[in-house]
Amino acid sequence: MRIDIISVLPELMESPFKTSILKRAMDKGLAEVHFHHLRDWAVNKHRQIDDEPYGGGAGMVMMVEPLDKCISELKSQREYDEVIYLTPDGVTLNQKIANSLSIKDNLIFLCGHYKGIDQRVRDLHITKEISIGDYVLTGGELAACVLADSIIRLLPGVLNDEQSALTDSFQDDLLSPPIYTRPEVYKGLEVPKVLLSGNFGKIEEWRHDEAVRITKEKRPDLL
Ligand code: 6GU
Repeated sequence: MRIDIISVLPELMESPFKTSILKRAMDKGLAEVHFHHLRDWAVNKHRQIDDEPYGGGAGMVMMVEPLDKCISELKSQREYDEVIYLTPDGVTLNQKIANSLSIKDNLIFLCGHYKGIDQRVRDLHITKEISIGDYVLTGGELAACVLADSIIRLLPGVLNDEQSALTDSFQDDLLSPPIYTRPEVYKGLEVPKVLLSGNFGKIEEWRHDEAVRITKEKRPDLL
């Protein structure tokens, strides 16, 4: 999978892809992430990429020309499955969306800034608008990292034990059951006996029952 990220602050997104599991995914060639500094497509020598809104109002608007030039140049090099605009007014990211994007080959992420982008960028290029939750960030960069992480970890070979993505919270619309490791007793708190029983049928049944109980308690909306 290849992800091209367009931003005015690419440096905000450096470390997530240089660390731990995402780094390993890149080193193994399972994912490629390319950053594009929007100012490289600016319309004048001041490297301008934003301007005041027609009709007045607070805040600046990201201009259509630099964004169109940047996206068009990328599109001339390969076919993209989706051009995704990260914006608080997009659809809220969930596991189903991450799953569906993880089977694509080429994605563009556009990080919004200021008041947003000229509507004509949406009309010309954007195929999906995604938000990571009902709150406002200073820009789309951190959201782009969240989205990329949620997708890349699902690519075959990225996680050591492929089972572990399949048994994630949300993968079956249930939260995860409680988990324990050594010691068996800590400050009087005991590991549930069933987990020590060696009876895998019983263990699976217990885990499922606990997942249902916890989901009812914390996230009844998922059931
Ligand atoms: Cl994608 N962008 C911004 N700026 N704020 C957000 C967001 C995105 N998702 C939630 N809040």
